[in-house]
Amino acid sequence: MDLVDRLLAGDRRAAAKLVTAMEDGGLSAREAIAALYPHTGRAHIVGVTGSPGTGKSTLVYELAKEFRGRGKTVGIIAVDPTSPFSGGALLGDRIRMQKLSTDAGIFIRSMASRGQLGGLARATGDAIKVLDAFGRDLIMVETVGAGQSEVEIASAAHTVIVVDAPGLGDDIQAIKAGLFEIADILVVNKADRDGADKTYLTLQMMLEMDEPGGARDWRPPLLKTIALQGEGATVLADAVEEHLAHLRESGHLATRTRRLAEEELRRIVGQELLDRLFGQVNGDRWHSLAGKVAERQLDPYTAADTLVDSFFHGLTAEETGKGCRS
Ligand SMILES: Nc1nc2c(ncn2[C@@H]2O[C@H](COP(=O)(O)OP(=O)(O)OP(=O)(O)O)[C@@H](O)[C@H]2O)c(=O)[nH]1
Ligand SMILES: [Mg+2]
Repeated sequence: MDLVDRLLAGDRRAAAKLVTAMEDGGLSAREAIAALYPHTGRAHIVGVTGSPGTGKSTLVYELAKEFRGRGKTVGIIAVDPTSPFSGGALLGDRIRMQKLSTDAGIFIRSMASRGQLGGLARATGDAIKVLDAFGRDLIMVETVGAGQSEVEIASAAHTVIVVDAPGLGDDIQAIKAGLFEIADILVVNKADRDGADKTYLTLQMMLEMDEPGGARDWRPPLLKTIALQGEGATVLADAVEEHLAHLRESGHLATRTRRLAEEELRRIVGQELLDRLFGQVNGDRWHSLAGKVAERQLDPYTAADTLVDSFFHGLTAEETGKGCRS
């Protein structure tokens, strides 16, 4: 039985192997995706993002427990964790996380970036597909909301939870730029800490300013949690389910799914074109063009045009007389 068949039959080791294959990429990953893709599209994908150390992992752990209690199977993907999954800081966290992973209804995996730009987004997207085909009802993806690519990963989800916390040494900027905008649910974690009320009020104000008329059909709920004590997990899980119900009832689920498909397709086409182009470009030609740009004989746009044109037409720009304008 091949890996995908074993995955579909519920074999955890096959799931783990396939996620590794997705990290590595390449042909076998593609073939696996082609085989398992018809079995995807059923999971509720939840992105959990926020600044480092806000308590995302702890919260994901509590949410996983809560959803298991509701009879759902759970997949967890921690993307490029700044600290080992479970926070790493406390031994207690680690032990709790280990307990969680002995439950067959929970599959946990962390993924690290492998250098190439965009590689992590691709690998994460494909790992989500593996867990979706594996039959997980809920897939949580934890990403550190630090840069643009992380925001992209989070927005590849149906529901995005943005986790904030007091005491991040950043009083003026309550939340990292770009994160507020993508939140379907806003969480102020570490509500036991000083300053939590202030963080809460700031976010509340931002929400009110965001939609004076209340025109948006989904108003992101703002919740307080103490993940370390499991407080607020029930309310948060309710909000996650309410958001999914809203997406279904409003028809937004279909549009979001369609948008995700388009974004993914665009990303893959872009990467594919780039790979093919560079696979075809002659090394000498590349160096000669780069040299001309460096020596100001050619501007970079014209140089790029000549490459891309020659890729599509199989002719060099010099031959067509283009790119020689100087
Ligand atoms: N006081 C308090 N501490 C918390 C709470 N939730 C998490 N922590 C602690 O905050 C630290 C960071 O928690 P994590 O869950 O690892 O945070 P994270 O956002 O996943 O961190 P990164 O993945 O490294 O970005 C740990 O020491 C947690 O025990 C909380 O509600 N209150
Ligand atoms: Mg974490």
